[in-house]
Amino acid sequence: MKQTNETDFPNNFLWGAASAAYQIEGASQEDGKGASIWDTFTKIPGKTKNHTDGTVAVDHYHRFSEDIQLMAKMKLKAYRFSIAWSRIIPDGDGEINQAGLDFYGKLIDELLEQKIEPIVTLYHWDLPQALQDKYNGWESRQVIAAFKKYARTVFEAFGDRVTYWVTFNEQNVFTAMGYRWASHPPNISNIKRMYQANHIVNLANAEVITLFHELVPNGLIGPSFGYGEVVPETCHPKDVLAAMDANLLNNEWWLQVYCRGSYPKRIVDVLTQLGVMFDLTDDDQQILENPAAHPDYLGLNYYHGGTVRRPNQKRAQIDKNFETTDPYLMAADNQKETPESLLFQSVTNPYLEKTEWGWEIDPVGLQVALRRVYDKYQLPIFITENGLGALDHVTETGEIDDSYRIHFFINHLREVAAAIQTGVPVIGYCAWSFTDLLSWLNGYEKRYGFVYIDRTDTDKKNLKRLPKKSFYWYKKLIETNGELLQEGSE
Ligand code: BGP
Repeated sequence: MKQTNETDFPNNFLWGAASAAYQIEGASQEDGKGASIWDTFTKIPGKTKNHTDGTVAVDHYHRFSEDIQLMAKMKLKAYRFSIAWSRIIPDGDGEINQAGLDFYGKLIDELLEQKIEPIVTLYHWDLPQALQDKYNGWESRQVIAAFKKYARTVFEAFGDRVTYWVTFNEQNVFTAMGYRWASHPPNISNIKRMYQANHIVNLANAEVITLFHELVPNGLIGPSFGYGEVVPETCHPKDVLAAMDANLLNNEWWLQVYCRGSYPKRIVDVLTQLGVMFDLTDDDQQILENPAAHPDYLGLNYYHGGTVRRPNQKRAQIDKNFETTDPYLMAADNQKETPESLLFQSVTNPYLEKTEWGWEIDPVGLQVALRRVYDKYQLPIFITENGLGALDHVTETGEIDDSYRIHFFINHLREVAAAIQTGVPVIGYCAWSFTDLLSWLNGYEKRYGFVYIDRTDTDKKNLKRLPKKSFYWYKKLIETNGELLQEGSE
């Protein structure tokens, strides 16, 4: 078997890092920006840790040049960020705010000056609040036209300089958390409304990709999907079937629509049985099936997968040790008569360690994800997020030894190399994240960055930037195009 070495990664491999507007920018009411649903949601008591929000975040809006200087120092090849829709069109579908366009224009130009490829996400969860108020957000088809107007504005402004675009970040996460579990805005817990909103997002995704292909013929666009392969707990044939169904429900439900324009029949049947199927018209089907509406590549965000067993056994009786702090799993566990309860039960994987926040750590699962998704859809894959949330500590001399994060990246990137060896075309890898930033529900102490930000949940301090040990390691990794991943190079 070939050793991992520099030849595993193509010469133009995009070694990157990622962020999202609400989690880093701050300046939440500056230069004409309108409120987003996250500005509103974080004001509801008890929704986020220590009442944290993105009002100041890590002040990237004012310090973006300093951040780009650090990226350049690291020799970063790509930087993924999102545009806040409500900076461009403050009320969602009305006047365009030139100051908002200017901000992203400067950001993009400074990145390009440093030879850093900008990867632009159109929607990383921060819908303009005005669209929620006027139309009921993603539950209304009127938002599709608004999204197209916003997308057209930024395609026309930056399509000449930006090659890689992402439509929606983790549609599976924001629709479930926002409309089913009420743990993200718009704070709804109604599974039927979730599936309805999700369908409208699918239409918006398809229409905007079609528009992009007209306006930016030389660019590449795709959604970033939060993928986690689901595996059976045992080789019992019914556990195998349960895992197959879980993959249909959790993964193919989105990927098949993106890439082929159809919904998996098995899940349509389950939703119909439960009375939560949404309206799907012939016109909708045409929009989704149009080849111009399909992505050029797939963005894949990877944190962890899942493990399941066959349904109809009381989990408490057979898995007394089942424990999780993941709100998604906890909520799924408490539901009766849901797609999950009909198809499978989630269990803990005994082979995997967990992060301090209870997320399973499964590097091999990343290879599985890459190979599975490529096998099925035959599209190039861009790993648009992968990273470790941890509590980092600064020594008295100002150093941050995050060797555990380096270890996490090495283990995951070795699996990326292995997937490339099997023939998966991987365009690049964006670590989550470049600087520390706001964790949506977990505040500022769950850190992901290569660069430490001196602030806590309750004290904004000086927001000073301090490169961690992983910063210097990633720099060397980039300089050697991955050679550092060889056994013994740690
Ligand atoms: C992904 C999101 C990111 C980021 C990451 C880490 O689902 O796309 O925006 O937040 O998860 O999650 P968390 O902040 O909850 O630790």
